[in-house]
Amino acid sequence: MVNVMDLPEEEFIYPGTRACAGCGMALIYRIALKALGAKTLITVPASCLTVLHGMQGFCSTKISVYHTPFATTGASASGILASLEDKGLEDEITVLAFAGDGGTTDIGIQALSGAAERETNFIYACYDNEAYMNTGVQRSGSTPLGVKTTTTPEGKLVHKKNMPKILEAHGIPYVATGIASYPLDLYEKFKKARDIHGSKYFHILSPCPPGWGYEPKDTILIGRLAVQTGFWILYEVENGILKLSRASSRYLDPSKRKPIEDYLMAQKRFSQMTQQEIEVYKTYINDMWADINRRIQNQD
Ligand SMILES: Cc1ncc(C[n+]2csc(CCOP(=O)(O)OP(=O)(O)O)c2C)c(N)n1
Ligand code: SF4
Ligand SMILES: [Mg+2]
Repeated sequence: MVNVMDLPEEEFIYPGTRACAGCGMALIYRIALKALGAKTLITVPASCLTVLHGMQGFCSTKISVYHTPFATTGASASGILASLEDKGLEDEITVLAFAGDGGTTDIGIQALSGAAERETNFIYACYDNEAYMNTGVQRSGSTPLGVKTTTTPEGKLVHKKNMPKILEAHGIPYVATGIASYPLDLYEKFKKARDIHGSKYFHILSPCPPGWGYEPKDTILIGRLAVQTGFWILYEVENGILKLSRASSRYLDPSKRKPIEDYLMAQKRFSQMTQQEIEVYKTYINDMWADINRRIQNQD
């Protein structure tokens, strides 16, 4: 088990990026790069992460980043890998694709699916702030039910896509969920993924103060509530075997979960939800956990 003293002191992001104060994505990125180290090449589509990197001619990371067109993240990772193989460097350098939820669940899904089907040896991390934030908060396939965005002013009518399950269906060796509020869990999972050969997929919830409507100081708190209410489940699936992560394992017992209202009411994006919709959430969360529980029982 990793503790905070085990994290490398070296930073791979220079101080003073253009991300907002309290950005969950910036924290996730910082921890992922610490886990993977300097011998990493990154490919990133249009997103808040390209804003973090800075304007043309500058880059806020010490690691090389390729900015790829929106729909092409998975394909660009396969291309980078092919070039490394050509140079005999494929075992020395980790290829990391880092994309937002819009760039993953909607626009980049076919390129990602193709890369996974080709068994590209790379890590794909989706930081999920649950909307197209960079262009002013439009709904994505990953926006949850009831969320108010500029394209769902009355609240979104359907639940978010379950991307980890979609990637699992590709038969890849490693799929994991994470969240900005549990950085040590993230660090451990990225380190593990680096040493597994094949396509590895991370889906990481990324609290976003302006898009979700809370104070920047509360990013860790909001993310913890997502886990403590059972809304966000931390787990990993290694070669088809699902294991709950430490922070989530106690919430298999529904009586340990905090009321979902604690999470929803702390954010302006859920502010117009009706009692009826909140009840829908309770069923949704129970169903997700029942599915996880069934899987754990059946694999023993
Ligand atoms: C082909 C194409 N369509 C639209 C855009 C405009 N665009 C840039 S970033 C962005 C939002 C990306 O959303 P997401 O992937 O969720 O990342 P986030 O901004 O939330 O970090 C959009 C729509 C673009 N750059 N290219
Ligand atoms: S809008 Fe959200 S995801 Fe984008 S930089 Fe700001 S806090 Fe981060
Ligand atoms: Mg997004």
